[in-house]
Amino acid sequence: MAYAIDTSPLKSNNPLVFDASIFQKETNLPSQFVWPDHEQPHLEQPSPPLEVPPIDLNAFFSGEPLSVSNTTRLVNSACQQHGFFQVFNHGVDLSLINEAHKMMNLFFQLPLVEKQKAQRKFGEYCGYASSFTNRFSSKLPWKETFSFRYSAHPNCSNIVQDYILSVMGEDYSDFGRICQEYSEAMSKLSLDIMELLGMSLGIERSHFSDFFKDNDSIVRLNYYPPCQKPNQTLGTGPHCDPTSLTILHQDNVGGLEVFVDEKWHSIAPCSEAFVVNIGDTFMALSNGLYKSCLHRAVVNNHTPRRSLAFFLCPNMDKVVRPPKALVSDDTQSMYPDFTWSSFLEFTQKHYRADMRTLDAFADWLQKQKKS
Ligand SMILES: O=C(O)CCC(=O)C(=O)O
Repeated sequence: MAYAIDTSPLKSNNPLVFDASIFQKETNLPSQFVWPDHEQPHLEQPSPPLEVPPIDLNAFFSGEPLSVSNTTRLVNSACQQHGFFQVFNHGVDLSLINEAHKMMNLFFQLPLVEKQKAQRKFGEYCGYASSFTNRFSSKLPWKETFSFRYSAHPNCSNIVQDYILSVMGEDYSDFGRICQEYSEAMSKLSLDIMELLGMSLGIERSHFSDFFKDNDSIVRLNYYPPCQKPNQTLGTGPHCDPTSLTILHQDNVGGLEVFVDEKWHSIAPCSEAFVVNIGDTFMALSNGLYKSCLHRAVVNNHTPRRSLAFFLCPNMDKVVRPPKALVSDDTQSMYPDFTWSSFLEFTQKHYRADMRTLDAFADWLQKQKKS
């Protein structure tokens, strides 16, 4: 999940505005969107597909011993290698997923000024962002996003809908309702996946699902317009998600890529499945056993692409610390304890896409302790 990107901050008052309806026809990309040669995607050689295990959640929850052991084994192996897998039979209503895509489509088709009612403010992570033209001056992502907060706390039962109505107005009640329902479904699914991850790590099944019960998460709608020079730019630059777990639903266009064994690999879209990946915070919770892996999104010159991402995060002040069973006497905790609120703040102030954010944060915490 890219909160920020590796760029130098914008120094002057730059008038550049990423209006997708105009930019998608542009044959000369503004230089801010042209990535350095070594980071450009080379689309003429298609990236080989990544082996991501298909995980049947229904079979796992059936409790049938062979299905449980097969599923936990597959998840354990994928998460130690690259942290990506796909879940099928996940219990999320397909009509809700379709409705969410429909609403997202309607939102991104709105005129720019209408979308800007929800404009993301400097230093915040919620709202509409048309690329990051007002924040950075190079390596800009070829996309628009709309992000909002979801909280599973009982006092926040309508948080998504209330936010959308407050920024967009009463005409957007269907959009707000569907985004609320979708976020709730993702929170439930993420807790189910946490049970699976707990078992796959050989610890108490409810350990992580209890930890995330009162999650304070982020939902992001991504829209990647076509680009006349897709070889020169990226929809989302290479990054690891600082959050705990990402549950992504991509439409049928394709563009998600993961960096494994020194190569970019694609993950083909599948409408019945969610792509799941481990984020930095879960890497810390698993004491470094499960990997948070670099990924990016490429764009194409003919078809717009949409994806819906749910970023599971702990409650802000919860201490992120691996369970005792994963820290034996001779294996010290790989990362210092931290709270999600402090890591989130760090990602917003210091994040650079070309470094391991979690390692940089851990170094920074150690220095703070010493000073
Ligand atoms: O759209 C995608 O496939 C990836 C999105 C992503 O990595 C992000 O939003 O952080």
